Amino acid sequence: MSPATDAAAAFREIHGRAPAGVWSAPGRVNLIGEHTDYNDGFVLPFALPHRLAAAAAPRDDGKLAVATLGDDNQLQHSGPLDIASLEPGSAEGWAAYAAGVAWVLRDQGFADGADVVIAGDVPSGAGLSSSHALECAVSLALLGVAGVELDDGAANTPSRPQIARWVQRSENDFVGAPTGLLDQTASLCCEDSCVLFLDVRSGDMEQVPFPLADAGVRVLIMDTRTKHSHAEGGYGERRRGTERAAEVLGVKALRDITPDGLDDALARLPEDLVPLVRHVVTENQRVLDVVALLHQGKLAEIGPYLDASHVSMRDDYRISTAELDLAVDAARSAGALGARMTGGGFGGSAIALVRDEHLDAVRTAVEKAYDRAGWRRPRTFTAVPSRGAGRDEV
Ligand code: GAF
Repeated sequence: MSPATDAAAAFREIHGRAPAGVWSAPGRVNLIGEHTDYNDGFVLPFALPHRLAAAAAPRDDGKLAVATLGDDNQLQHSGPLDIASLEPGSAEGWAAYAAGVAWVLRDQGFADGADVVIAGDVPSGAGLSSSHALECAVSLALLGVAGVELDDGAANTPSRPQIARWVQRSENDFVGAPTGLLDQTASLCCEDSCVLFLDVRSGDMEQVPFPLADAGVRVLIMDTRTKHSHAEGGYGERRRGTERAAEVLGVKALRDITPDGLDDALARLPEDLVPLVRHVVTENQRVLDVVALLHQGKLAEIGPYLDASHVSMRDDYRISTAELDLAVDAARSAGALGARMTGGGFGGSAIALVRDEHLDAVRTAVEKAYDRAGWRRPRTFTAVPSRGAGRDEV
């Protein structure tokens, strides 16, 4: 069974009819380029094989009813909510993610009611963007029931980057999370076997081949299964800090500071902003360096950049945790080519780039390190870059 067939089967069970269609969207992992998106910088994510699927059919009363099938096979229902009267605050928890995209799409002229049932396997709370997978899948489902299919070339069809900006608006203004463009762009725009090199300022994108199997390496995801309570506050605080720094430096965004101008910029900043700026400027450069190596076919040589990115997030941006640091350190000591936390930080997942022959040793070393610390073992799995969001055949 796939997320799409699960969602379609659950839809039939709940509504006693077939859905009009099923649309799904993946979670993501960011290879490198963290907290650079809201500084107009560079990111390099890939889509996970894990997806959330939304089975949907139109309703004729202008309402949105959403049900999700959880890991435990339990259904949770929300709504029906009247789409015309949606406003920030009219839905909470996971339901706000679905209602938020209906709110944004309504303003774009897509206000049809729908029954939606969601199922899938993106780990939630793991920093792998399950909430954006949900938002992207629901967006495509709501557009689909309104007769709008991605990539069909029709005049009123929004582009994938356009939908990503709508999803960001729903996240920022409806859900109330001050996040950037990384996650929803990854979920919508990534392609099989590639990492997506996105220049957030210009919107330029390049699908960069990421041939893990040819290079004899794997990306091991280590979900620490921890989330620290100050995650939301800490994210917003970092974002405001970098915006304040850009203001002090008289630039539109920290993207405008290059490594050459870094020392000069740091000398003009109040002490508390120095490490934040150092992280963003060096991280942008690391993304460019990794892309250059990938262009040269040197995938197995990007490890040191992953390591440096982690150190920068741990010591300068201060968004790592003891659990993330232990996973990264244990993986490195057991032979990983490089490792770093990924995503917003304050918990969630780390990744390690590992040669095929070292995979078992790395996984075991991480588990043993957690055992010694007396912590619950992380959930680990390898991931290959997978396709972005779209309609599924069921
Ligand atoms: C979270 C946010 F949603 C992204 O926009 C990005 O800022 C990321 O943290 C850090 O790179 O996933």
